[in-house]
Amino acid sequence: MITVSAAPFDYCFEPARTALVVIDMQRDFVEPGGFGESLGNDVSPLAGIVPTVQRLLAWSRARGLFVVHTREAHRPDLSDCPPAKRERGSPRLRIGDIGPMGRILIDGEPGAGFVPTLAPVAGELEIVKPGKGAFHATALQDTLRTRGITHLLFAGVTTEVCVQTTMREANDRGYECLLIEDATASYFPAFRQATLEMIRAQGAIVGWTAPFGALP
Ligand code: C5J
Repeated sequence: MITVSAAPFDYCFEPARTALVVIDMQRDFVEPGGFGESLGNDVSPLAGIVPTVQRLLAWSRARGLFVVHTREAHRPDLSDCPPAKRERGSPRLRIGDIGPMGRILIDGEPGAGFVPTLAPVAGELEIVKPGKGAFHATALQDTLRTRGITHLLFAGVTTEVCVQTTMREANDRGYECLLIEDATASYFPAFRQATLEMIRAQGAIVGWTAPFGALP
């Protein structure tokens, strides 16, 4: 059993029943020229967590945690992209448009792929998801159930969108969730901070948070 000094109180987990879920560390969100930047965002806060996510992956692999990597991506014909999602707002490039890293958020295009240093290794699960939450329209829950996973550590981007949505989905399904504070980022630092606080509020209403350095 591993005990982490977390907020709002200690978080305990058995590595054999725990998965690390790395959310959407994709070039389209993290690198200049991708979807994130086309929405008018500065991507540097997201790029800044890459070394910590690398260390978290190494830590988890060394302890035998099951590792899950998600990507937000759509089919080339956009049949899994609701028009309401594609049409919303006024980005410079919409989902499916051609950008500097191929078609935006389309599975198989370079931009929809992982940041190279964070790519999955053999034996790890890759989930391609059409929504914000990784449980929506994917095999994630069945896979975790089959493996007897009860606890989830979270990292990735963006804190208040896909990370938070997936944590809330997981919490409703009975998983005990810990978000690694310095392994998650947002284009809006205030949103990241608010999300950390709302997750651990009211006695860990959604889950726990702790910095990477708190992992023993
Ligand atoms: C967004 C994500 N922000 N991965 N996706 O559209 O958070």
